[in-house]
Amino acid sequence: MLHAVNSLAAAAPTPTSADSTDYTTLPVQRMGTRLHQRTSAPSQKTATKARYVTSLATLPNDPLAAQQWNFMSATTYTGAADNFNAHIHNGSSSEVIVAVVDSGVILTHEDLRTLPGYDFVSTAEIGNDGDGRDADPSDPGDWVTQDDQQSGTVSAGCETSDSSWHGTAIAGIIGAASFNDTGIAGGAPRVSLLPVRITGRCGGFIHDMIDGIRWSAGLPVAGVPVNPYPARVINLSVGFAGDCSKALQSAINDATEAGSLIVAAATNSAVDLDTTPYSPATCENVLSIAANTREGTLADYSAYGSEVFLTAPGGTRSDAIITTENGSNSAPAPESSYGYHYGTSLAAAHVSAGAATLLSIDSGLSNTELSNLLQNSSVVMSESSICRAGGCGFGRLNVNRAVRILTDEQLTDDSARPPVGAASASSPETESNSGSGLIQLPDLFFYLITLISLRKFCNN
Ligand SMILES: [Ca+2]
Ligand SMILES: [Ca+2]
Ligand SMILES: [Ca+2]
Repeated sequence: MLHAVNSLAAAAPTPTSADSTDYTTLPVQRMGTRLHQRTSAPSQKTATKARYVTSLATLPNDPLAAQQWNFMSATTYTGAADNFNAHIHNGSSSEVIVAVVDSGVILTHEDLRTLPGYDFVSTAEIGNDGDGRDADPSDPGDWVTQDDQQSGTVSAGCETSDSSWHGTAIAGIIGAASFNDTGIAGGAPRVSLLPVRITGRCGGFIHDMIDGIRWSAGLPVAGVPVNPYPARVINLSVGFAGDCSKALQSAINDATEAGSLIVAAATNSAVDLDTTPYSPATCENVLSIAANTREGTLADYSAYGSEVFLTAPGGTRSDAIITTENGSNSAPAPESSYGYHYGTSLAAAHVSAGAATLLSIDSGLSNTELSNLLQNSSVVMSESSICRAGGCGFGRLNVNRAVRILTDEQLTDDSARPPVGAASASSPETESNSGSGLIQLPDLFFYLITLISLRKFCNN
């Protein structure tokens, strides 16, 4: 029997055995929701850049950047993750590979650059591409019609829906091309996206997710060529109700040991994960990410609990996040499109982008160093009793603060640089010139933020 968990419902989750060897169930569900409010590529060329206030002197030249509140400064929008400022301050020396383990990606999208990935969806019924596993991870669409239900091509429990373009939306948040005068800007400035397809119509299988994780990390998977592009970060904006199974935990442990950082959506179940577990959110060696609103509060659909590492922008139905997608409600249209999505899927993608940004500055960072940087730079949340009780993890993601802590550490370690005190007092011009040189910034703001974050770091 196939069954689907409503990814947004606050209702009690459907119980599952969480036994990854039970291949007859289809528990894995995407954790983002697409809204039918869309911007097509041609009209966005003329989008105004004045829609939102920003502390940046200049936004990325991507025409939809002015709508990307989620990447703006946290002083502009409390719930924003400050990626744009981080871009300008980082050295961007390395290209970082991030696996998008999801529904596939529109590979021809004008604002996405992808590596050759793989399609792990093991049945044609779910994959909707005429076969089982194959080397083409493009998203053929995952729409479900009433006809499908009546003819039995999908399970009885599978609800009708338009195509979600979920993987394309997540890919855009992590790594849409920035400063290319096209569409949106991505969360990380230099990233190669590895599309790893594990869900289709009605969801996906846990064993496909397990194989997708292993393959993403460069580990062998029977019957599939080895991935020549092992991912440094693996984004899992998917989940299922139940405890982490042995097989899933084993795949996550092996991928971590192989060098991958695993980031997962906390899920849109609105539950306390401590009492109602979802996976992979509650697996070990996973950064579980809850969703916050533009105002910085925990989103009402977001799971929470002591398993949560951070919150990051997930938006809401009425205040969603623009990203790459496709304009069609069924099979993909040829045009590149952008649309609004919300969910913990988006939140996880912001953290994956944040980790990739840090790795693009220092590719030698360990997983522990990455999580320490993300933790020490996060903004404590005290807006709700859930957060005050520790249900929102260490707080809200702030990528710019993480980058500032990292780059200051590099200054300290580099004997060719001025001593620590002098480095902290160095002129803004020096800082700006060491960056991309694209934009002049109000640097005092960043120094103040850095001092605050360092003080917090020391007090801890
Ligand atoms: Ca296929
Ligand atoms: Ca395929
Ligand atoms: Ca762009």
